[in-house]
Amino acid sequence: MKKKKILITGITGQDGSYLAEYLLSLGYEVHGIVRRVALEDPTHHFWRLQKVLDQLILHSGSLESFPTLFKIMREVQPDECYHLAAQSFVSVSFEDEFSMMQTNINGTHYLLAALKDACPECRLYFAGSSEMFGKAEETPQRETTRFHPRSVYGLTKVAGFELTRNYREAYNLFTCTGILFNHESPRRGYEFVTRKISSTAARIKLGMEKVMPLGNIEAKRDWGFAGEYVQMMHVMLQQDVPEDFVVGTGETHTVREFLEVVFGELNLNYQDYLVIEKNFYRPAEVDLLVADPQKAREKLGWKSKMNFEELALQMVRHDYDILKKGDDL
Ligand code: F7E
Repeated sequence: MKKKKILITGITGQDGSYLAEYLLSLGYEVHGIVRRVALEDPTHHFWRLQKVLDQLILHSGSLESFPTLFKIMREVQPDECYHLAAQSFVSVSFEDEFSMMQTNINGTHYLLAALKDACPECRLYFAGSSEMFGKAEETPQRETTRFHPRSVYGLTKVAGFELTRNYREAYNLFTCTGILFNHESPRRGYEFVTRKISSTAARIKLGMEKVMPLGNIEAKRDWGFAGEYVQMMHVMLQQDVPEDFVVGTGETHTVREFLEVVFGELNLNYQDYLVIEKNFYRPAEVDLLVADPQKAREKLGWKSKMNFEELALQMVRHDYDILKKGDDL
């Protein structure tokens, strides 16, 4: 039987790397779109893909170029496309609104248009985000909760969600959005709060760092393990009818609790190192997010396995072990 072909944007990121590994394990032919600079400097850009790099087919391209996306779509003719690429750090959206709008909204629009013109049978997954709920009007948040984004990042994800829905309705394409709540792992970028905490705590324990600078530690998030969440992206595209789904654990915890677990694991008291810095506060914060994943549970068989504490422990043990060996993170 012919191998199913997959195309992933954002394949070098946390989710892209887990998804690529997972789809290869299912026997798929996996293609990824990467920037030319990444191909020129693979050690720096492909560290998350080390295990599977020789099994991937990579194409150089940018989300900012419709002709390139169209050409790749036409050549590859994928059966499924996972659109994960985006500028995804919420804080940046306050510093560089315009470039975030351009990459995230136009990138999604170009990809949808390329799909429609070059490969309309291909099924598309769009990476939505709980940041679309923002100042949420109800708790927990489900598929029907009204969006109220609190950052340009959230706003670009609402636009991507609406574009994805509109292409589904207007052109009868199989497109859907996964509204994923925060998902973390040892592959998380260092700018995000969980990895910032796990890596800094490990450095403090080893005498390489003295303080833990943070912003609002009372913010509450629904944190799960990224390695599990990518499997739901795949399941969403195997449904008979394209639909949007919320994916999260259904539990919420503060940043402070994450600190407690991580520092506790290293027999440290976070209060001895914590420095609250105003510049890590956001002009508009999302105070509380928690998913109601009932629809995904009933229709996709979703159940999160790794709990909050296991996730935090996995991250700090990983960072501590690497640094202790003398390697850099
Ligand atoms: O912040 C607070 C911060 O940057 C979490 C992205 O993947 O998930 C992520 O967005 C919370 C916020 O993630 C610091 O104010 C305190 O309340 O780890 P984060 P995020 O903004 O929730 C969603 C689902 C996405 O889609 C996004 O792409 O932690 N916080 N002090 C801090 N956050 C950071 N980054 N750094 C601090 O020093």
